[in-house]
Amino acid sequence: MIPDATAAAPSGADDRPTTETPLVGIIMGSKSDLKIMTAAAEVLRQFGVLYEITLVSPHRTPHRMVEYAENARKRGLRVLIAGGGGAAHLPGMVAAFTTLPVIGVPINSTLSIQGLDSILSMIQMPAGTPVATVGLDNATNAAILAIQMLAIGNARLADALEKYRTTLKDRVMRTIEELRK
Ligand code: RP5
Repeated sequence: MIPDATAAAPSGADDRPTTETPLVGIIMGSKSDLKIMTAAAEVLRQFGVLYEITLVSPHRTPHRMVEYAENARKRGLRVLIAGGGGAAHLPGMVAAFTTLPVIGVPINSTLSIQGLDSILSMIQMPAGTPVATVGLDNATNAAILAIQMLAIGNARLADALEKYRTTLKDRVMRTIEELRK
């Protein structure tokens, strides 16, 4: 089920209060994007960052898109992660209606051209209205980048990112050890 835009993230195994305001808004153009975008939600959950996740279609619900973007900052959100495939206008248009940082996730929804349309829709923004675009289908990196932005003023998150990097390094080191055997 996709919660309403005002719903906070469900609490997982951790002890976060559920009444806090979400800091990250994860939005996408279609239900078909959800299988990719849930990875961002999972990473944020693991880092204990409150988020919300919902559909905001630039083509099918354009007024909702404007309202969401215009109200995002005053609702307490700090970073937006916007996913879309095909003519992926959501990140760019949302960026036009908010001064919050917008991270774009190009989604490979049009298999015939393998997501190139989505990538190009996001990266060629005019000067002054950037979309921080991650790799194709890489909602994980979108979440990590959002956490890095939040960690600028948050020692707990900065520490958690250091630990995360250590786990990445340890994984490589384990493989190196296995290859030596
Ligand atoms: C975009 O069109 C969405 O982000 C989605 O990736 C793509 C296809 O949408 P559906 O036709 O599957 O709803 O707006």
